[in-house]
Amino acid sequence: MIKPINESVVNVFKEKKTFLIMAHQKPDGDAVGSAVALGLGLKQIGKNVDYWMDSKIEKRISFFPEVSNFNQNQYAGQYDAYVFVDCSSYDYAYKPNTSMDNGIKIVIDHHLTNIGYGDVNHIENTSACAELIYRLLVQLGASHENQIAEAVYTGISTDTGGFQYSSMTSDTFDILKELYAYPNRFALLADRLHRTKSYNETKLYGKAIDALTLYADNRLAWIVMDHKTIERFGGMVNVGDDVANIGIGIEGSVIAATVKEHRHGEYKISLRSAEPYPVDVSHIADLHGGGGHQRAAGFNYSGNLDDLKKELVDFLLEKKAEIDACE
Ligand SMILES: [Mn+2]
Repeated sequence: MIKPINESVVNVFKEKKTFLIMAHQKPDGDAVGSAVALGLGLKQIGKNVDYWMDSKIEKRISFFPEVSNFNQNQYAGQYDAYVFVDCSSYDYAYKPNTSMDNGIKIVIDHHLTNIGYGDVNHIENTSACAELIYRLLVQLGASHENQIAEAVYTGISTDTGGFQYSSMTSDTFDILKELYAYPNRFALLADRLHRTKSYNETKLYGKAIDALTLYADNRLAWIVMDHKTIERFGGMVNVGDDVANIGIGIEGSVIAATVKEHRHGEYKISLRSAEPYPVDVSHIADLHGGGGHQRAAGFNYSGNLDDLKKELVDFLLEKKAEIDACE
C-alpha cells in the first residue's frame, strides 16, 4: 500500500499547467532523482515542465537523458507553479533571480528542519524526497516508465547509503517493491552510485583518511580537507558521502565532521552521527544556518575551525552520560 500525500498538494499539480522544478544547490542524487522523476511524471500527464537546476552535477548522477532538458527554459515567464524538491530552506534553493509572485510555490521535502516556505507544502520524514515524488506520481496517475523508476531508485539509494540508514521504513520498501517490477538495471546503478570512483576521487578518499583525527575521547572524528588538496584531485563540487562517512566508521565515534574548504577560508561542513547514539546533528547544522537530519546534516561556515571543533567537543561532553549509556 503506497501512502498518499497531502491532497492540497496533489490538487495544485492537477490544476496547474506549467511548472518550474528546482532543488537545492549542488544537487545530490535525491535532488536530481526527485526533479527528473517529477518532471517526467508531469510531462506524462500533459503538463509543461522546465527545470532550473544547478549545473554542477556529479557525473555519477547526471546520466538521466532528462538531465539534458535542465535549464532549457522553454516556458520562461509562464509558470503557474514553482516546485522546490529536496530543499530544506528557501535560501538553499538554486533558483532564478526573477520574481516568482506570478505562480504558486510548492515545497516537497523530507527534511524536518524545513519550515514550509511554500504556499503549499508537503514535508514528511521519509528516507528520501524521491519517496514523496513517487507517491505523488501514483496519485496523479503517472505510470512509472524506466527512467522514472531509476530516478526514484537513485534518490532513495543515495540518501540511505544503499538502503542501510535508519531512515529506511517499510513504506520505503513498498515503493522499492513496485520499482523492481519494472525492467531495471538497478545493479548497474548501484555500482555507479556507490562503488565506482574516478582515480581522483579515490586519491581524495585516501587524503581524507590521512587527515582523520579524533577528539573528545575519540567521540569526535574530525577531517579537514583543505582547498589545495580538493583542487589537486579534481576540485569536485561534492566530496561524496563516502568521505563524509569515514569518521563514523571509526569504532566508538559518535559525530563525524568533514570540513571541506571549497574556497579559501570558506568551508562546507558535513556532519554525521553514528547509530545508536542519541545525538541529532541537524540541531547543530540549524544553529549555523544549515539543515538536515538526525544522522546527516550540513552547513556553510567561514569562521575559525578551532572554534567549531570546540563547539562539537563541548556538545559531546555535555551529552557524555547519555552517550556512554549506549555502550
Ligand atoms: Mn534528500
